[in-house]
Amino acid sequence: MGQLQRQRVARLATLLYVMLCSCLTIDLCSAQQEPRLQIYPTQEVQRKPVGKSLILTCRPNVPDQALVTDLQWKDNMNNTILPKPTGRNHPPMYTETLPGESLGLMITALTSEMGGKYYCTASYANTEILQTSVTIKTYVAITWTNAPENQFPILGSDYVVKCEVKADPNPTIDWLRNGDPIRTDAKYVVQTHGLLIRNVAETDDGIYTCRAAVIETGELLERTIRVEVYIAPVITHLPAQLEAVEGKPFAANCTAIGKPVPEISWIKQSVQLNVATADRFTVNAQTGLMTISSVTQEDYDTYTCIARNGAGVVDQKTKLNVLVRPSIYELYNVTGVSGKEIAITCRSKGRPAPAISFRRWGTEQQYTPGIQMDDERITLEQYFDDERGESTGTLRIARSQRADDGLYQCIASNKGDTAYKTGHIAVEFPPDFSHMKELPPVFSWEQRIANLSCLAMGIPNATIEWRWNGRNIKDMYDTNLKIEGTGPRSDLIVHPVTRQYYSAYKCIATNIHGTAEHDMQLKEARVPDFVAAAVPRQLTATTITFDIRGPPTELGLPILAYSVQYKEVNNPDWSTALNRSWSPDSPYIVEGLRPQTMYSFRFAARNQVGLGNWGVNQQQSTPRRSAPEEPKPLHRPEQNDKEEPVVVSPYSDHFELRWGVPADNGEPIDRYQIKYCPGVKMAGTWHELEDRCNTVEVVETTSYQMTDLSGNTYYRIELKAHNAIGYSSPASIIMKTTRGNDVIQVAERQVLSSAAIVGIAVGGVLLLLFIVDLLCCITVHMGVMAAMCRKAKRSPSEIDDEAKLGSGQLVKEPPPSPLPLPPPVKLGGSPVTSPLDEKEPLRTPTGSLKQNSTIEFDGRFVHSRSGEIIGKNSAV
Ligand SMILES: *[C@@H]1O[C@H](CO)[C@@H](O)[C@H](O)[C@H]1NC(C)=O
Ligand SMILES: *[C@@H]1O[C@H](CO)[C@@H](O)[C@H](O)[C@H]1NC(C)=O
Ligand SMILES: *[C@@H]1O[C@H](CO)[C@@H](O)[C@H](O)[C@H]1NC(C)=O
Ligand SMILES: *[C@@H]1O[C@H](CO)[C@@H](O)[C@H](O)[C@H]1NC(C)=O
Ligand SMILES: *[C@@H]1O[C@H](CO)[C@@H](O)[C@H](O)[C@H]1NC(C)=O
Ligand SMILES: CC(=O)N[C@H]1CO[C@H](CO)[C@@H](O)[C@@H]1O
Repeated sequence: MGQLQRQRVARLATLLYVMLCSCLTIDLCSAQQEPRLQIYPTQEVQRKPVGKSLILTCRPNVPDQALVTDLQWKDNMNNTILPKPTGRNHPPMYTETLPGESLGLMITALTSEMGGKYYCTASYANTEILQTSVTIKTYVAITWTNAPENQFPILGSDYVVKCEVKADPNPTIDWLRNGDPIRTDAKYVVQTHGLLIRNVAETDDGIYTCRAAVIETGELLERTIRVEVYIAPVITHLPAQLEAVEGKPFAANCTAIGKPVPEISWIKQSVQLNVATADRFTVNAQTGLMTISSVTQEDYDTYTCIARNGAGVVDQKTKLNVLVRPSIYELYNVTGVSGKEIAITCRSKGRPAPAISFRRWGTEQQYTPGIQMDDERITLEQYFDDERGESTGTLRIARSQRADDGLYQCIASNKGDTAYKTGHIAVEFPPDFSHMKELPPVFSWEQRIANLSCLAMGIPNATIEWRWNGRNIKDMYDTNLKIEGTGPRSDLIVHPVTRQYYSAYKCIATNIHGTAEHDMQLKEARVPDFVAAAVPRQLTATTITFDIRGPPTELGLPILAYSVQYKEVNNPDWSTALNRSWSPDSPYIVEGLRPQTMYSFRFAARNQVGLGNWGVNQQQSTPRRSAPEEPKPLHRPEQNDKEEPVVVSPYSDHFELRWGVPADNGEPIDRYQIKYCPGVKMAGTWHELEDRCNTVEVVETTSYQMTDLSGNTYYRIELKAHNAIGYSSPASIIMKTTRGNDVIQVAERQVLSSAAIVGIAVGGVLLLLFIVDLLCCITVHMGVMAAMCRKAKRSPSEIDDEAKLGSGQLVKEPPPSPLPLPPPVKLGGSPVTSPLDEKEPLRTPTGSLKQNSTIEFDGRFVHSRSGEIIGKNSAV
């Protein structure tokens, strides 16, 4: 019982006491009749509301108060009501002795069960029982048992505005909206527990009044209820697919409308977790924006967006794809056996599940899914698990070969990136000797230790055993046969103390996949046979070049060198002979010979074992001393228009001429002469601009830099070597400069046209002069022609002499032909301008050479006596 209630009871008691005292004074006057008990308030039936507190006072109305005993209250069940026990607890009902010998019945909170008849009893003077009663009738006041003051019907539904009322006796209920009474109609139905609104619309918002009245008690109570129509949430925007990148921040909207504004939450489906509580995630419940500070692979999931308000809950799902860069987490090296299938598997993670391919290490081309076009043994299988973001690629090689052994690169790629990893396919195979098939036999001589080395290919490594004449060498305990190594290489060291060791040995290799045999020969080696032939090919006064044909050789025992010994014929002693060795295939040139001398030569070949016997004894004389050989320009012609190769200078204004030193033919070369003239070639004939020729001489060099040349111009270059005897024949090349910025207009057409104009002009003048002269000759016997007529009567030799003087050169050629000029010189041809020495022997007819040689030389060709050409001078 509350403190308040107790205070109220106390106040009430005091009030009653005061009233009682005032009554007492009145009653005392009329109290001298019957003793009786009086209950206050005095009404026989007392109506009291449930829940209120109450006091009834029972006062003996007797002549002598002292005779009253045993004053009690009895409840509606005739049980005596006890006084208030000591302590703080108030029972629902108790008695309390009040001043004036009265007994109060205290009811702290009236309940409907407490209704009924209560007796107050006492005995008077021990003889008389006094008794009186009072009836308590309870009633229930109007109370709102379920009538919330704010109610929220949902748009479109039927809704009962609740107004549940309790009262006893029963109340009547009616409704008002915004002050106007509501009648039951199509829209509203007044029900026991509330007002039914059919098909709630937003206009149904408003203030409703629920009014309860109890006719019996006259009680009237009103309740105002605020009705606000709610709208169920609708998700207006949520993409069905979202894409995030691993490691990056991410945001997604889920927008919803409704009244009141819906509250949004996001649920990660696989773990049924509201992400607002998760790390890295934030959710704005009002806007629906979900953000992830840094996306991880685990965020890949289906998410449910839930929009919730007072009117309901809706949800919608979306899938969040996390783009994960691929990573390869498994690629084991594999080992297979040749001929069988081998498969290498690569496993990768990533989102979307990466595509997996392979390629051979070091190549660009990747294998395509399925069977390869160019190698149908190879198949690439791919398997994707997009849900788990995993994929597997398997490269299958059917009927594997040794060549398949190697490194293979797995390539996993998706939208985000590409990952690589390299693994090894090892192909095992039985021992194999095919690489040793072409090897020569092993040679030994003079009991030299021989090493028969046997290497077996094979994976795993093969072990090797040796057999000789069908017996296992290991079991023979022959001290001349020693085995070093058991595989994959094994060397059989043979000490061939007797002939029988020169024989075949068998090397046998074995591994888990098989066995192979290889025969190896140990042969006895000898020095080479006689040289088959040695023929002089080119002669100069001081050198002879030979062609040598070697003796037959055995595989594995090549000729290492050729040697020649030579001496002058009249020296009978070979021990003082000179010697020279050449490695095979070099130019076999003997130098430093004396001119016009007869020599004896003999030849021998050398191999590993030693020098063979001397053979091919041969005599050969050198020609007499002469002008040097033609020097050889060291330029490669680039253009070759029919007969004349043209060397192209990389520059427009200069050119470096280089040449090789020719044989000096017995006298040292002291200088070179270079002549170069610009010119043009017209109708296949070379025309030189004589006045622009340059002639220079150089010493102690084999190159010359020509400068101040014109661009895009042809030059003919003549090069001659000189010694004490004279000039060599000229080497001639045509050189063309490139078109430069400084091109001097020597272009063919202009040269031609200007030359033609000059020619025509000169020709015209000459013709005029000739006609005038002819007229003069005929009429007055004067003029040049007349003089010539007179001169013609002299001897022809005088004309020859004049011609000779006019040429200004010593020419041992036949008298010049009446033609104006000899045709231009061809490259390598004999030069017209070459000053021919008196001593020049090479131009004289063969028979006139007073020499003992069996072979003659005309400067370009060596002729045998019968005139057959043996060799050609390479200087051509
Ligand atoms: C979410 O919605 C807001 C407001 O419409 C917009 O500004 C924002 O760009 C949206 N974010 C994403 C990730 O779509
Ligand atoms: C695979 O083989 C390669 C090359 O032979 C080697 O470098 C690598 O360590 C091997 N990997 C494994 C997992 O054995
Ligand atoms: C035998 O030959 C092999 C290969 O040519 C070589 O490696 C090895 O050292 C040789 N053995 C001897 C004893 O000379
Ligand atoms: C196989 O032989 C080679 C060459 O002798 C050697 O380097 C390699 O270690 C051997 N391999 C094994 C597995 O014995
Ligand atoms: C020539 O060879 C012999 C032996 O064959 C040698 O004694 C001599 O010194 C050699 N002469 C020259 C010039 O090399
Ligand atoms: C219900 C009940 O038993 N009432 C009795 C209580 O006692 C009085 C007399 O003491 C009787 O008159 C009632 O009938």
